[in-house]
Amino acid sequence: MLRFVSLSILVLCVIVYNTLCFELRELDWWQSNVIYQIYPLSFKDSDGNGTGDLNGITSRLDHFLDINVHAIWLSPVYESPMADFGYDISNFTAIDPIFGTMDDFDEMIAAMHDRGLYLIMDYVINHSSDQHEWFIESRKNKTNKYADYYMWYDAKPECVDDGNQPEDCPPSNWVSVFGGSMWEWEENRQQFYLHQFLKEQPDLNWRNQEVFDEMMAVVKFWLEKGVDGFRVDAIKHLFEVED
Ligand SMILES: *[C@@H]1O[C@H](CO)[C@@H](O)[C@H](O)[C@H]1NC(C)=O
Ligand SMILES: *[C@@H]1O[C@H](CO)[C@@H](O)[C@H](O)[C@H]1NC(C)=O
Ligand SMILES: *[C@@H]1O[C@H](CO)[C@@H](O)[C@H](O)[C@H]1NC(C)=O
Ligand SMILES: CC(=O)N[C@H]1CO[C@H](CO)[C@@H](O)[C@@H]1O
Ligand SMILES: [Ca+2]
Ligand SMILES: [Ca+2]
Repeated sequence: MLRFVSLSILVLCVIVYNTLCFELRELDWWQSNVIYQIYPLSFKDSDGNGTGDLNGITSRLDHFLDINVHAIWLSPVYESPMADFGYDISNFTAIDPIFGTMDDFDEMIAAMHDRGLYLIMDYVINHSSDQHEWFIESRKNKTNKYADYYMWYDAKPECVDDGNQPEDCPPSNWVSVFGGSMWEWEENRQQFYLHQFLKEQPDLNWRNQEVFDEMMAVVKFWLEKGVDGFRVDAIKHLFEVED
């Protein structure tokens, strides 16, 4: 009997809570829509030359409405030497010619918004390409404007003291996500740089305020173009322990 009473009270509470106390929360578009990831190289080739492009995406937007998708996450279309499928970016605010032009991009986003589709861009900020202007300068010497934009470290002193060549003495035994050492020797600086992924993807130094500001300017650039949001790539790799 006691058990029945307490059970009844519990049921009553649940009913009362649901009908009287539960407020329907307004969900944001990114919480309530199915998000479709477009991998642009293989999605749709508009000029028949074998690689997908922005005009290809624009030409097939109605497909998303047909399958009730209202938000799109676009994998990188930024300028890139393509050592890692576009995740090695040499200019964060330029479209790679393989995908088309900035005009094509503007047309694509306008066509998306006409249909009520939201656009989420990939924001790849742990590293740049080694072909990015910042890194090309950074690796030259320790005094240029971009000298501190990347993770530069000296060879391990104990190891050098033991009579080894500095290039054989990386600062730590860390291993890259893609295999091999996380450190790459740079002859010009006589230092190592850190790369969590390929050696063509040097890690940016996020503790440098200038890097932070530059990357915020990148966000602003795309927001001003009308982009609705970002998917942040590899966020757990952003910061390494300071020592
Ligand atoms: C990126 O590309 C834009 C457009 O071509 C150019 O104005 C800008 O200087 C480039 N930025 C870098 C860092 O190379
Ligand atoms: C397709 O065309 C683009 C733009 O002209 C070009 O960058 C790309 O290399 C071409 N792809 C192939 C496979 O020829
Ligand atoms: C370092 O590199 C920059 C950029 O190439 C150059 O302007 C500067 O003179 C160099 N500094 C030294 C000390 O070599
Ligand atoms: C899960 C994830 O974000 N993976 C990406 C991490 O960054 C590397 C290098 O840019 C990419 O190749 C991965 O796809
Ligand atoms: Ca094409
Ligand atoms: Ca990092």
